[in-house]
Amino acid sequence: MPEKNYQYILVERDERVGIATLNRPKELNALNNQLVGELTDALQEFERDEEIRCIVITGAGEKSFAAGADIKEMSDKSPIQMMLGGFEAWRRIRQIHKPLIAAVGGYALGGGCELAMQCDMIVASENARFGQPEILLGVMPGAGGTQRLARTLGKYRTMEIVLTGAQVTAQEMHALGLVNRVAPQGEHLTEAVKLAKTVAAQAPVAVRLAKEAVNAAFETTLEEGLEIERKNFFLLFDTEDMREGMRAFIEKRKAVFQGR
Ligand code: CO8
Repeated sequence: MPEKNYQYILVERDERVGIATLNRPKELNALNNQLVGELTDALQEFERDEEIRCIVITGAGEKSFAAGADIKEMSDKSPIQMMLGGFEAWRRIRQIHKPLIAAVGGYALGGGCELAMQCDMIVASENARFGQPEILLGVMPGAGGTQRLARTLGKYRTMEIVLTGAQVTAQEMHALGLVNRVAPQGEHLTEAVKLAKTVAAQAPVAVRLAKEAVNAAFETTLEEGLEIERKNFFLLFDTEDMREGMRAFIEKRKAVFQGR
């Protein structure tokens, strides 16, 4: 099926992996409203597509994943225009059930860092730089930066990043637990697709419920989270893939999962 024509993103597929590329390299893939709308649309298409089991988001060019929201577009907006602008899209991205992997080369700043952190895993090139430089513009993060950094890095490192606008290297973010893997420069997409293919080979319903359970850890008490985990675990005993997975183990062969 031919992919839709978008102005600011490219969409392709590699086996069962959907790849969405932010494609405004001259503007360092700055996130204008149209780009965010197109990205959300593409992610929802992948979500509906039964062939696709894992999604990678990356940026065109080696210099930038995304250098943040488009400052030129944003500079004269009112609070209500901001509210009605791209922000609804972020909620829709959060509702994607399939795993999202960010492949970050170069800058992931402001909304770019927040977009990477919306994903479930982050693979970074060794030239990647993460940061929340909004404070340098007289504002602050507005799409999850303060919350997601604090939940991963803790209070003190987050305060420094958010209050100074300083950039942080891929290596440091790896040490701090925000980045899953650091790839040699230019190989972040290859590495991310490799990781995505490993996820795509698993039983899709188990992947969906496992993602839901991990995310619940950030929303609930331990007792409630354990309950969600236990119920999702029990639910999987009603899937054909669970029978297949266990039968394949016993028969010493590779499981073939159907997503049922
Ligand atoms: N918005 C608009 N244009 C940008 C942006 C941006 N965020 N970043 C870079 N560009 C443009 C530049 O204006 C320049 O265009 P032109 O050639 O027409 O002048 C082109 O991209 C190349 O950039 P530079 O010449 O500046 O490249 P350098 O290598 O000198 O510097 C930097 C690279 C350090 C990344 C620099 O471009 C920079 O500081 N960019 C701004 C980073 C920033 O402040 N980001 C945060 C923005 S605010 C934000 O993200 C709030 C998020 C709210 C939620 C998101 C909702 C979608």
